[in-house]
Amino acid sequence: MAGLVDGKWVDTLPAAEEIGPDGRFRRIDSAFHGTISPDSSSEFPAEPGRYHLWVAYVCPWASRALAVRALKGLEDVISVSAARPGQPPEGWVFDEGPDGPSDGSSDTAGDSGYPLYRLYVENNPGYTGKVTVPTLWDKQQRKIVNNESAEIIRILNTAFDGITGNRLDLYPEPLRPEIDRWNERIYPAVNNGVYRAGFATTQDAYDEAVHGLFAMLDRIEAHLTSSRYLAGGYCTEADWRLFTTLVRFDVAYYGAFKCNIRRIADYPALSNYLRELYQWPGIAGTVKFDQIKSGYYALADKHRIVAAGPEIDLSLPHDRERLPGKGIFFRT
Ligand SMILES: N[C@@H](CCC(=O)N[C@@H](CS)C(=O)NCC(=O)O)C(=O)O
Repeated sequence: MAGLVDGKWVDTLPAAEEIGPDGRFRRIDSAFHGTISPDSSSEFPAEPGRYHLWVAYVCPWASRALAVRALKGLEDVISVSAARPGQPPEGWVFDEGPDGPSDGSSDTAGDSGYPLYRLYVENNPGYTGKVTVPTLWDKQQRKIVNNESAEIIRILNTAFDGITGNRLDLYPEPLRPEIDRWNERIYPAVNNGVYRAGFATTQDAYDEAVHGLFAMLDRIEAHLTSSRYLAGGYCTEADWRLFTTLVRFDVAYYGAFKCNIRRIADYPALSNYLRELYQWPGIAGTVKFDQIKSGYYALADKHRIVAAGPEIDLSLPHDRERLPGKGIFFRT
């Protein structure tokens, strides 16, 4: 795995091996955990136009941030750059850098693009670790605020409400225990479970991951048969965290990561639930199937051959209205 050691880009991070001798994939924790606050005297105060999200459309973690940015109406408040498809040796590369696209007068983003690692080095010239999307960047102080999607979506859920007037609450107080319970189960078994299956280098590690993954999908299917959303009648962050994995499942994880006991299309409740979330205003634009497919098959196939199928159509009717649910929780 590539990354930075004392601010230098290396092909293999020595001390940070994510695949252990037992063949099991263990994701290394994110490094930056700052927060944005409505309080103007805080380190990262909420201001329109000040923050930037560095993302890649292939990535489920970055797509969580894109989904919540859309749901919270933050398109004009937080700017975004999406990485070029494909992962060259220097990691995520963008057409533009923090100072915009190259106009020939600076070398921030020439033809070879702007690699994300430069931002990490600017933030801390001695940084050692992974360089990941999503990364939330403060354009004014030229600092990384946070690079953990679970935290970024919480920030977007509240920090800018005073600016946008958006009162949608994806982590409402009364539902927090239920949301936390689903997140704690779904992250290891499903969100990270597909990677544990796909990156396993021993049969035991793969078997454990793939069976754990489908046991949890079966459980979620049973729950969603009578519950419109994970935490009941309201759509919350737990649903959006699950969504970005589900929407990649049949087209990428099923084939490229060998998560092929069943497709999401084989689960009646899960596939309707996936369609409902995909059809939510603003969400379809955050999903780029071509980049998802080519990105995952490039990881899985040394010849980078992208599988043709399966054909999916998430615009079909979802039939979830028959279940009780208010959908959106508004903060009072
Ligand atoms: N825990 C992080 C994970 C982010 C992550 O691993 N992103 C992947 C893309 S899907 C990445 O940037 N990988 C580059 C690497 O590991 O070197 C989060 O949820 O934000």
